[in-house]
Amino acid sequence: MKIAIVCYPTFGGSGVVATELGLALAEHGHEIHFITYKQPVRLELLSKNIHFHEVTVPIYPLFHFQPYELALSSKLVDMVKLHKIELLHVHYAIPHAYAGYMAKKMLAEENIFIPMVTTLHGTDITLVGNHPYYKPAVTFSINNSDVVTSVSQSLKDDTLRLFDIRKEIYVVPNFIDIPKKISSVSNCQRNLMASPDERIITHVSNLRPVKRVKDVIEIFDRIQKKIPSRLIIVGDGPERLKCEKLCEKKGIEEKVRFLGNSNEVDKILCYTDLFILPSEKESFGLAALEAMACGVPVISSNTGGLPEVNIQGVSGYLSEVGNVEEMAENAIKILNSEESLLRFKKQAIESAMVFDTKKIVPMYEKLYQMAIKNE
Ligand code: GMT
Repeated sequence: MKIAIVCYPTFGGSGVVATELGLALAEHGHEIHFITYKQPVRLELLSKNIHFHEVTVPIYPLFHFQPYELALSSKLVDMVKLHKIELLHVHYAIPHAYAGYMAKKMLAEENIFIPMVTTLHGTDITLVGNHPYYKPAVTFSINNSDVVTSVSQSLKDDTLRLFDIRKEIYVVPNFIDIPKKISSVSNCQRNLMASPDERIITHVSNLRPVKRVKDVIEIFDRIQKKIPSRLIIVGDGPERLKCEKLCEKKGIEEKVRFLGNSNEVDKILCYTDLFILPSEKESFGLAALEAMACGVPVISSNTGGLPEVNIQGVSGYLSEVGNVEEMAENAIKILNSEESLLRFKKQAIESAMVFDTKKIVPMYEKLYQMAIKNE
C-alpha cells in the first residue's frame, strides 16, 4: 500500500508514534510518505520505502498567522497525485484532519478518491480540541474522516463525551518494538550519572503544566530523604525554570539534572531505576510505556489512559493526581530492596509486551484495508 503519514515532527508522543508506525509499515513492504514541516525526530533513515516531503509555508507579511493548513492540504494533493498514494493517515486532529479533509475534497474534483484515517492522540481532544474556538472544526473533521482511531479506551470515552461524534472510534493502542528496545539498552553507562549506592529516577516530558513536573520534584524530594538517589529530567518546556527554582529552594539542585531535549532517551532509561509520570491528563502515556519496555517500573497518576498501560502493583503504582505523599511512599516501596526492584523491573517489561509493534501494527493495516474497501 502507498500511505501518506501526516504528523508533528517534534519530540511529542504523537509524532513518535506516527514515525514508528511508518517505519514498521515500511518494513512490512508498504511505501510510506511522511508529509510534515520538518523531518520527524525519530526518522533517522530514509530508505527505499520511506520518503519525506517537507511542507513549506511561504511567509507573507500581510498574514498575521501563516496558513499552514493550506500549504499542507496543497502538498497532500500534489504528493497523492505524483506518488499515486492510496491512503492518508493523519495523526493529531488539529489541523491535520482538517487539512486532510480539504485535500480529499480537492482530489475528488479530479476523480481521485482517497480514504483518510485519523488518529486521535490526546491533547487534540482533551485540551486544545475541546476549546470552543476549535470545537466545531474538530467535530467536523472527525465526523468526516473515513476511519477514526484513538490511542486508548479512555480517550475514546473522552471523545464521545466531549464531542458530538457520529463515527465509530476504534481503539488502537500505542506500541513499541520491545525486542529492539531491549537490545538497544546493552551498553549502560550508569556510572556517568550516579554512584553505585544511588538509585536513578527519571522523568521525560515536554515540561508543560499538564505534566505536573513540580510533583516530580516533590516526590523525588521525599524519596531522597530515605534512599540515596538522583533525578534526571529529560525534555524542555515552560515549567523548566520554575522546577529548577523549586530544586534550589529545597536544596536538592545538586541531585537533579535537567538534560533538555534528547535523542538518547533509551540510553538514559537503560540505567534508570524508576520513572515518574504524575500528569494531570494523559491519554495513553507513551513515555511510561517506553520506560516499562526498558525494564523501568513506573509511578504515575491514575488519570486517562494510564491505568490501561501502568498496572497497579505489577509494573508500578498509580495514585490520584497530586497525591505526592502516596506516590513517594510507593516509590520507596519499589526502591528500598534489591529484590523488590528486580521484581518490578521484570514485571514492567512483561506488562509492556502487550503493546509490542507486532501485535498493534496489524490492527492499523486491517483498518487501512477496510477504509480502502469502503472508499
Ligand atoms: O503529552 C503531550 O503533551 C504530547 C502529546 C502529543 O501529541 O505528542 O501526547 C499525547 O499523545 C501521546 C501519543 O499518543 C500520548 O502518549 C500522550 O498521553 C498524549 N498526551 C496527553 O494526553 C497529555
